[in-house]
Amino acid sequence: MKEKLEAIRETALKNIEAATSLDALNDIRVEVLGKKGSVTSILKGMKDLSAQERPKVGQFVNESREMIETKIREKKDRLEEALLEKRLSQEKIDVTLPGKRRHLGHLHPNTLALEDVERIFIGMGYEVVEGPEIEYDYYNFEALNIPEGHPAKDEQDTFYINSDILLRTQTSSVQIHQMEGGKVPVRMIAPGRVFRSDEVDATHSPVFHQVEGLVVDEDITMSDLKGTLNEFAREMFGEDVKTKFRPHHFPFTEPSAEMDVSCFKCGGKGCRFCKGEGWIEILGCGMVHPDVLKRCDIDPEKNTGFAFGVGLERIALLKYEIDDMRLMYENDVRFLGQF
Ligand code: 2NM
Repeated sequence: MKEKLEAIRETALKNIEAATSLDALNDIRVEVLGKKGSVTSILKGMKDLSAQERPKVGQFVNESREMIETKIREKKDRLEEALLEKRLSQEKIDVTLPGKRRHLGHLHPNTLALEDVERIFIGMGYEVVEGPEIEYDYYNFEALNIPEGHPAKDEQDTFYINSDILLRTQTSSVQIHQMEGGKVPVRMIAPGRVFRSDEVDATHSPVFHQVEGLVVDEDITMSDLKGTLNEFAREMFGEDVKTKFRPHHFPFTEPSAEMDVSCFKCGGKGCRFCKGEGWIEILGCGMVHPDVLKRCDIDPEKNTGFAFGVGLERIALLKYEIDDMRLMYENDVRFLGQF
């Protein structure tokens, strides 16, 4: 048995040395040490040996086995090394070739403007609240003091789904949901998509975005409104901008105003950007109408509030000096890549 094993071992060692590929080496390993290999079958035959012989033969088998395994490992290392060297000598990298340019995406100017608005108001403790784009007439008009027959309800301006359901024309509807049931205090902004049946031109789109703000608490006054929107204007357009509040009318606020900021291009002297005015209209605002509060079960004797609405596209057009709103929706990467 010992001679037989010696013969197997010598052949194996010779074959290993002569192997020229990893596959050939593996075949030898299977042939000799595998489940049905020659060394393995000798191990199996050991049960027929006498108790005296068994340990000696066993030791010899194990030694041979280890010797073969070591030899295979060494040969494997050498073969792999040779293979790597061959690959390295064949593959050449031309380090002088120009690199591949990776195109990164950009945030849309609307998104950038919204992030600014949200950052500013979150910083003042406001909550960002979203609501449905499809609304009941009640939340979009009725609750906001816009009665049947009001010109704002005109079918030419509003996309109706049926006589009772429509695409919201403003995000104030979200604020009605929030106030409903007398939930005060409120300090929120409602950003989102709104819909109006407008013709497309450089400053109009039937789908655009608004951010409406609302604060309701005890002792909220017009000075709170002015202080808050002043701060917003300065953070949005620069430390030096001044604000001006012009009387206006909205059905849902009383009193109502529009806020202008001094032109942040010319500082108010008048230029092409502000069309010689020195001022740029930014938003509408006012003190929430007592009837709007009442409809939400808020007692106007106990609580007052202010609200405002800005067009996001308008802010983005101004801030990034874009002269045509249509560019915002065409998704031309030559345009989008600039922001
Ligand atoms: C504006 C202008 C003025 C406004 C009012 C309300 C609510 F729900 F509290 F009544 N939300 N937003 C408001 C006020 C919106 O947009 C030009």
